Amino acid sequence: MRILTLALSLFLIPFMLFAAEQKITLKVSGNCGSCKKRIVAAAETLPSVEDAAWDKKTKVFTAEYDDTKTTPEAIKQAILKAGYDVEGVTADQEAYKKLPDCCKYKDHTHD
Ligand SMILES: [Cu+2]
Repeated sequence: MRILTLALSLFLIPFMLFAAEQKITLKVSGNCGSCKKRIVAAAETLPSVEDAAWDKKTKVFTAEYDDTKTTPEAIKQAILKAGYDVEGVTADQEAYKKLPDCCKYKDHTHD
């Protein structure tokens, strides 16, 4: 039984070390490469957000973050503030208006 407990705790150590590291996936509206840059930059202003990425075809945003330093809600808010809709939630309209014309994804899309 002791050996089992020892083996189990050795097995769990790596998981405990990385437990703070979380992945987030969000549906984020946008059009093009500069949208991508803005979305990624907005997310990466938050502490511990790393490897942020957004795919203009699938509109899927992904990132890694430390859940002791930031929250999924904070990431969502940062992207909304940059002018991009997140998971059906409407973006900050002032920020949206400031986007370049080609990035106004609500008015038109392009491939
Ligand atoms: Cu754009």
